[in-house]
Amino acid sequence: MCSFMAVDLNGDHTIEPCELRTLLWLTEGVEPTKQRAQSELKAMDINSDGTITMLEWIKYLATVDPVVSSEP
Ligand SMILES: [Ca+2]
Ligand SMILES: [Ca+2]
Repeated sequence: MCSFMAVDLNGDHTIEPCELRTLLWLTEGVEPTKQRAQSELKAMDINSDGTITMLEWIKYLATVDPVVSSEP
């Protein structure tokens, strides 16, 4: 999985919906639908403010990849 910094294309320390869509596109090799990007965003966006912070990103990775959460 990509690091937060690699996903945060404009460097503002949040992942916007368009950045998330780019990530999905890169990782899956096909252009994601709007619905697909929206559902991924919802899954990650704990406080529902429409963007993903580093904390939300880390928590999401911990749920999908337990190896990440075991790192210090
Ligand atoms: Ca960003
Ligand atoms: Ca959020």
